[in-house]
Amino acid sequence: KYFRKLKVEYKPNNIEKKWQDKWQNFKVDNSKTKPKYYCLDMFPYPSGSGLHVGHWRGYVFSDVYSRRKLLEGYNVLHPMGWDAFGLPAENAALKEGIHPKVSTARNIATFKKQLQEIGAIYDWSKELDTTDPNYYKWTQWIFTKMFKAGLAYQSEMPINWCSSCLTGLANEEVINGSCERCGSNVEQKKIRQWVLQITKYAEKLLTGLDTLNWSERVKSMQRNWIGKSTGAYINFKNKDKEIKVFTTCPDTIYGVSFIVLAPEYKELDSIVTNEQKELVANYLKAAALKVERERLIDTKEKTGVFTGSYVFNPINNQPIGIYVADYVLAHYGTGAVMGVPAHCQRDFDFAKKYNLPIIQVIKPDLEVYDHTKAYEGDGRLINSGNFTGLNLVEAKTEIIKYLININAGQEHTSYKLRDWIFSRQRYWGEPIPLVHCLKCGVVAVPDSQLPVMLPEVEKYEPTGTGESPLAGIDEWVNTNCPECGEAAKRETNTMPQWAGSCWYFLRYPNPDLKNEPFLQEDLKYWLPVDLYVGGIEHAILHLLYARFYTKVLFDLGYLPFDEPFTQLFNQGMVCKLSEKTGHVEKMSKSKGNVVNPDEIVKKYGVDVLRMYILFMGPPELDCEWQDNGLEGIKRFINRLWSYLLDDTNHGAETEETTRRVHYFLKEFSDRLDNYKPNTAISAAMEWLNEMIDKKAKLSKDTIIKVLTTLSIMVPYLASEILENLYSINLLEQKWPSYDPQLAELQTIKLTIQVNGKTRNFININNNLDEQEIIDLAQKSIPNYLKDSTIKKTIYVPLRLVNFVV
Ligand code: ANZ
Ligand code: ZN
Repeated sequence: KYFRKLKVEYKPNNIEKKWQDKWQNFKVDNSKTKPKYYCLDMFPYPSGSGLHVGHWRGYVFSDVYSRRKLLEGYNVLHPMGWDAFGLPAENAALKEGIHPKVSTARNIATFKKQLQEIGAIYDWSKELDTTDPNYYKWTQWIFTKMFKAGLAYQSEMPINWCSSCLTGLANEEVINGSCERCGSNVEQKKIRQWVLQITKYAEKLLTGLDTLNWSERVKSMQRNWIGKSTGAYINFKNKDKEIKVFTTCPDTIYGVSFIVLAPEYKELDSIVTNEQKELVANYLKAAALKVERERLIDTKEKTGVFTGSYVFNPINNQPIGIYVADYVLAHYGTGAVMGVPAHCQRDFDFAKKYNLPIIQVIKPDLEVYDHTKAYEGDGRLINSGNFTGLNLVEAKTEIIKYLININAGQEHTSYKLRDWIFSRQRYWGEPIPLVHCLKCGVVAVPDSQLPVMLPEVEKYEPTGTGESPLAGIDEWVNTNCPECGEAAKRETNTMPQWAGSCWYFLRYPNPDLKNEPFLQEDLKYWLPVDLYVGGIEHAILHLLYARFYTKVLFDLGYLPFDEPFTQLFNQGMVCKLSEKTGHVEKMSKSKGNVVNPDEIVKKYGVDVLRMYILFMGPPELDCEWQDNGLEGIKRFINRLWSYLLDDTNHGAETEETTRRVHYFLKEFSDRLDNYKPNTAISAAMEWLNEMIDKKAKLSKDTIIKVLTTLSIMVPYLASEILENLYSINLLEQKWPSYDPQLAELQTIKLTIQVNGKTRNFININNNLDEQEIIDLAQKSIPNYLKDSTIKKTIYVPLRLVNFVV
């Protein structure tokens, strides 16, 4: 055989193709008899630019853990598919002048070819594509179930509108006032929208988080987004008006010095006096241009205007002036706030600006309140009538009790989460499967008529009028009402790009099913997903939406579980120096710092790239790509290849070698378990160096164990050697066990220095303590220490002792 010859060179391109062809036909075991492991990657959106090495990071990571589970005897589902609907596909297609369908198919082909290179154990028979009518039929079907359950409604509310993408956006898609996709400024526009009642699930989405093995970081991002606050409604009245505020601090009610209404407050007209009409109208015009969440930013100057009206504080009958200010949001609480400047910084800024009284009602227990800013801490009430002296917890309860008694308030819990604006005025999405009938109202398209096919159009550019391009296709829009049969019109909005990814993990076990979205037996066996791998950028959007869908489908009786992803791992980004900007930045086409994996593979082979990506750093952190890092991994792989193939290294093992092998196997496993594949690789490097140094002979059993272990990272090299040395099929191997006792004890080569100069090496057992090791080191160089006194001993654990004399 060609590599029986000594030191045959490692040429990845000679061996990789063969294995790739094999793994392309990898199949999960559909008999479902073994324990299962469902490892899911966030499926890619197939963009025109293809994959760069940054994308490989998550895919290699998930493959390492999938392959490990496979070797451990699990039936592993590690599927791949395409999240291909949505604005980016359409915007790119518009730019290139190609129909989104055509460009999407072309991009999928490129992506698939690139992904096959990775050598992952994807079962391609499970491939799915969200733009396939046989898939989006079921995306539509789920929508009709939600509609029938009363979870979808139409709204004319002002919404976030991207003037460049010409479509409405969900709150989650607005980042710092700009469109998440194109970066343009987002405006408010009143437009008819379909909205999903995700707020109905706020509490379930919150408590569900406690059951998940996700990072605290992502959980707290979701918690903050849902934003639960407990407090009270309080009514402030005058003879002809009543204003209900929501407050989390009813205990501060004696400190109220003004009321603020949102610019969009419903009964505003009846509150503004004639004298103030013009001033208020001007203010409202300016406020309309700002985006909801932006208005809350603390550092912004607080502006507002007086309405001319007053109401009375129910607790002490003081008259309180009513203002309008855009720091109050229309859709949070009641759109009305009681201003307590002494204890809320926003209100403090506002009071200073408009010269309103600042009434201290909380006295800090220790600090002194210096009146230069609001005091937002704990303490006891002062200036608060009968409630003076209570601590804040008592005060809250007592004041709410009192307000309820006099019929001026009630307890209330509120959430920041808004309902999900679910319609888009664009072409490249799932048509919303509804029909508008004059007689029957809005009717869901029945199951038998799904999918509502996305029609072929000539012009798929957005109209910008708030209508989708589908509205222009009369022969598609005009239909018959599924209920009464009369002439009716189709809904012309499409779904947002998130729709398809809200449930794709349910479809993978059986993506070709014709008459059902999924089978119960598949759900029971495969789901929920055991390990979900993807970027942190989806912490809120996709991960919240998918949890919402899962909970709805559970409540409707379609699923036997209500959380889709048991464990979540968010990989960090790959960054690289950008020549354009001079900074190390997230790898991206726009920064001009992408590395094409195809080129790296051509030069180094897949295994080197896989291993380098894993070696770059802790997988959850961002890391920096460096071309010379590849060289280091290449050297390691070359050494591994030639050492294991050189049959002068094969033979009976010493006990010391066996111990070292078991120690390595243990370290490698432990480090993987702790999600530190980078340090697992270091363990492999240290082991190999030591074997080479000692010219250690390795038994067949050891070579098989070591290769099987490393195969999860370098599957091509491992498969090739195993097959050729021993005719062993890697995928039939078992994950090697180690003997914990052998693994514990091992000998280590210790370097001994005097004044920084190396004078000796000794072998020691790693179970010795520091003093024992230093004693041994000292005894090993009597001649160097004979005439001197040791001033200082520097000990680098299990590596080096340096005597300063
Ligand atoms: C009086 C008060 C006194 C407040 C105090 C806070 C501190 P979270 O915790 O985020 O839920 N608020 C109520 N509705 C609002 C709206 N639509 N737009 C802007 N702010 C609004 O915030 C609840 C607090 O935010 C409420 O409690 C209210 O101000 C304000 F020392 O009432 B508070
Ligand atoms: Zn009808």
